[in-house]
Amino acid sequence: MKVVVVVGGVGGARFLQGVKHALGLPSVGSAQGAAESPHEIVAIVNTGDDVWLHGLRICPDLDTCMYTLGGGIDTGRGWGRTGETWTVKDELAAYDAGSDWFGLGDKDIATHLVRTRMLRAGYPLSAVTEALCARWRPGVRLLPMSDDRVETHVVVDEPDSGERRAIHFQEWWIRHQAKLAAHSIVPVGAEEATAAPGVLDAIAGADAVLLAPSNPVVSVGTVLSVPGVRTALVKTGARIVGVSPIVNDRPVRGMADACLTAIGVATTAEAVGRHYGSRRHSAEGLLDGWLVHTGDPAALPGAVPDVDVRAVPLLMSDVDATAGMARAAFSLAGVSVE
Ligand code: FO1
Repeated sequence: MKVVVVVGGVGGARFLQGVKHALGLPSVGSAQGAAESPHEIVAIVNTGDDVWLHGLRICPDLDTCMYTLGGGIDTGRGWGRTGETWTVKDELAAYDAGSDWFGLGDKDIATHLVRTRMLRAGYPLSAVTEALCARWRPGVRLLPMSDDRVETHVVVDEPDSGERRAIHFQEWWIRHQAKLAAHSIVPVGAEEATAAPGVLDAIAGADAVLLAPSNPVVSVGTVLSVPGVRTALVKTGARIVGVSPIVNDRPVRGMADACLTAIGVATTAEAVGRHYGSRRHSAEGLLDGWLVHTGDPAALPGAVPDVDVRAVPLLMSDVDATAGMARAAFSLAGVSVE
């Protein structure tokens, strides 16, 4: 079975572990003789968080998926490498080299050096990602949403001067903990971007498409901003099932509420479900199914019109719990994984 999952960073990576487990694949690493596995999982990963820092190209969501599925992630932080050290970061701070708010780990830098060298040599990001995954063997095909530069920038009022300006998403997210009110969130470069090789074909050929419980604005939303992606989703023969990243009216992780507020969407599973839209009901709508947390009012009749809503436990407390969510999503997508 071919499963396509639209993902962002930490939540998306954890969800992919559950998808693998539900399909009988090891949640970390590749199955021995992966060729025998009857299932193929393609993750379309958000690259809007990517940033140039100290001359290095950093791809947080691709790296979070690669490290999580490859067994190199720091499970406490959810990002970066396990057993990390911060020597270079401290030395950069000693030089007052800037961006000292960004957690640049020594092991992580090796990934950025290899990526930057390959990009400078002319390799597209999708080829670079494939090369890095040769080491990590995530057991899932990680596709950047685009090989073109798309960067999420956030329009804020500067804390001191009050001057309105756009800052990179990472600065807003990490340095300001998304506390600066976002007047708008813009995927810069999206209009001119092209979906990466394999992205549109994977969607067209999928048996099931899942929207991971990632940030609906800066992760799933940014993937949808790449020309052709939303159209491919609307047209695919697969059913599309989303998993709510909002549980009990709060984001399970991160600060999706700050992003949802910026686009005028309430931080509820119902509002996000309506935001994604019903596929049956509107030309732009994406959802055939919507998984919400047990007891969530979004499951009440009419809350998310023309979408099959199902309430199941949505806390990814461990891989078994996440696999349960994936199985519920497959069931709602009308595919059997037995
Ligand atoms: N998130 C933080 O909250 N603080 C950090 O210092 C930080 C550094 C970092 C370095 C590499 C990387 O791949 C991710 C990193 N993240 C950090 C997470 C990242 O900002 C977010 O996970 C995504 O951009 C949003 O999903």
